[in-house]
Amino acid sequence: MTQQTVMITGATSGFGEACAKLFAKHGWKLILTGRRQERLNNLQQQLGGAEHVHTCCFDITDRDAVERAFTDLPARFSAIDVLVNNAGLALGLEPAYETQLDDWEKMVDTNIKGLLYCTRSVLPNMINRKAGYIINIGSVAGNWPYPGGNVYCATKAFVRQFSLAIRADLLGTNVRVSNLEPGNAETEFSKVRFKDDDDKADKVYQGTIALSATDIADTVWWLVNTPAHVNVTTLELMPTQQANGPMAFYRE
Ligand code: NDP
Ligand code: 8X3
Repeated sequence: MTQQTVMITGATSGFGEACAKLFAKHGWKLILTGRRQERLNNLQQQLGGAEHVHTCCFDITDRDAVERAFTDLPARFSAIDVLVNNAGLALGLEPAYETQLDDWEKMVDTNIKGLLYCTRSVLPNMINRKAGYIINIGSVAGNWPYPGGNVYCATKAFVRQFSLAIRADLLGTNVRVSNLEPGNAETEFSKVRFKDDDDKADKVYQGTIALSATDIADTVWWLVNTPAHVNVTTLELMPTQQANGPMAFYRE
């Protein structure tokens, strides 16, 4: 079988990095993206060098940079079999009336617009080849609102509905789309959300067993290995120690 190619956005930590390591272990060619060049270089070195790993350092909110990264792909990496739209972030946990508008904008630009730029760039090639798989990393936050989740939850609800909607456009192309919706997972996610306040970030994982980045990579790998005629539309997973809360009420 010819060597397959996966593109993973946000491969410099967390889920993306774990996916990169797992796909590399199974002999796939990797296109890894992120803003931290040094981490991309280290991964390239660790996972087989330039022959197997192509790195693209860009800010996913920069539409021109994303489009350039796709047009400039070396021929060996240009047939992308799987795109893992993973790059994303939450910023802040304040109520909507106290939040920073800049944080809201950055979440929209990254989680929604960045994912759209990559999706739009990859699709023509997949459609021409009548094969391909886009795995979007959504979140339980797209299904279940929580205090302070406001725009983060809304961006992930967008990702869910976009994933479902484009499937309708892709009927007949063999291109598959899944929305993977993890619950609480221990990565750099909370460090980013709380802007390097390590105490706050650590508390998210204290006294509970969170999912690990490897759990998510294993699930992505499972999805990729489902038969070509099967499309898992959405897949929500949570740690055993997490569940949905009750409805919220204000009482006098
Ligand atoms: P991490 O913070 O560990 O990883 C986030 C990745 O996204 C990094 O590689 C980062 O790379 C990249 N990224 C963020 N902003 C940009 C940007 N502007 N341009 C390019 N790359 C960017 O978090 P996770 O691994 O946990 O998160 C991965 C995805 O999973 C996100 O979409 C997140 O919303 C989602 N998720 C996370 C959950 C969790 O509990 N951890 C649960 C459910 C979903 P760099 O900084 O180098 O640019
Ligand atoms: C990340 C999980 O619950 O912090 O998407 O929003 S949560």
